[in-house]
Amino acid sequence: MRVQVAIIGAGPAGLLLGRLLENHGIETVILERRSRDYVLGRVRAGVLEQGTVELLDEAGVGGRMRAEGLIHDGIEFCFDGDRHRFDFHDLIGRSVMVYGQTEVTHDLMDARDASGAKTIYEAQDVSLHDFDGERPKVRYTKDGVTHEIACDFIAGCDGYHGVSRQSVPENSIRIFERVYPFGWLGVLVDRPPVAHELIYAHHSRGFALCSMRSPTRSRYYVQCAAGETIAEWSDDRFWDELRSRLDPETAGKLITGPSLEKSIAPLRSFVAEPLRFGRLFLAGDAAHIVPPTGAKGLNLAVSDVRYLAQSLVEFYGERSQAGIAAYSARALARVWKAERFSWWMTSLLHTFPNTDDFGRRIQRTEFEYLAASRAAGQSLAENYTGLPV
Ligand code: RFL
Ligand code: PHB
Repeated sequence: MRVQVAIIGAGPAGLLLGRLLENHGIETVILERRSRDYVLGRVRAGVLEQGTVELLDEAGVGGRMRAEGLIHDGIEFCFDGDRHRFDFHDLIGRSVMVYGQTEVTHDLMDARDASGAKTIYEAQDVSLHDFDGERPKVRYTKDGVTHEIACDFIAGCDGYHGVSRQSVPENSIRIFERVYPFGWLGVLVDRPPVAHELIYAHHSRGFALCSMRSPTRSRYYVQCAAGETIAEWSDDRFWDELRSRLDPETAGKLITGPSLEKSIAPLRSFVAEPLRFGRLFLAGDAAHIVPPTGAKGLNLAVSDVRYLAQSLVEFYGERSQAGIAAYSARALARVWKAERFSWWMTSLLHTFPNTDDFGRRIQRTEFEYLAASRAAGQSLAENYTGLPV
């Protein structure tokens, strides 16, 4: 089999790249290790930046998002029980959209099926070859048979644990990393959200987040210790812990129910540089991870893919290598700004095991400054709603 671009991974990065390229007549195949249902069963991101929403519209997959997504003009912080709302609309005239990653993925998969573009699910032992030359190849096994795909380019959109980044020789890649000493325990529940907007809570017992998927489905998180398992967290324990980290008024309004899903995500900041190795590109979580506090991971995957699609469209349309050559630097410039913001929000809102009184006062003072200064609020708002692409 021969194709112009072989895409590894059917997460949001791989599926959106496929869509943008197909829209320009560039032929792609997507190889995904898991089944379609498995990919759709993963509960992940919930907040889309305005630029992400606009790109999904441009790609022709924004219809259901526009109908069902919830536009949010602000978020709230609850710092040791003191609440402050950041009104994005008033501060900078922008907003975000609450629409689950699962739904984005669903819409992209449906559009891909309708276009007839090929996705190979449950592709095992994917391996990448010869991307340092002009004729890269990808091999995989399906139902015990090994196949080879010849292509012009490989897009590594296979997430943090994928094979693409690992296929690059160690001495040509540089890794920047910070691992945080805690994780997020998340619960999905079919109950109306406790508030109309997201509440990010800092408390001496740890961080908590009240989010949502729809007017009837909520997503809640509490900071937990690194290494804890969901077996240690009954629903009752989770709800008690969440309530204890919120202000009494919000805690009193919380409507609990049986968890539909419960999972723990470790928190990490990670960047691999560069993002291009000959004819292999990395995009999304394959190249970088942010702690979820700033709601940036999915949005960064989308902005990488926007740059990458532009570069490849330019290559096929104008036979110009300029976009391809610039991809890594362009994408990384935006990645690092989101890394900074996500690290900063994580540092502000979490409880760190070894912080002293000085560190706690600095966190508190940062909150008070943000709440009192319009300039500081604007800085938060422009980062949260998404820096320009
Ligand atoms: P994905 O979604 O991990 O998709 C990669 C795909 O590649 C497949 N794969 C392979 N396929 C073939 N061969 C192999 N060897 C393969 N290895 C892996 C995988 O099965 C998978 O289908 O990466 P992508 O597309 O780059 O998308 C990134 C986002 O998923 C991620 O950044 C976000 O979910 C992060 N994130 C959030 N981002 C936001 O923008 N806003 C949020 O509100 C937000 N909240 C979150 C989050 C992530 C979380 N977790 C679970 C880490 C909340 C949480 C709790
Ligand atoms: C979510 O709804 O899953 C969510 C929202 C905001 C974040 C992280 C996760 O910062």
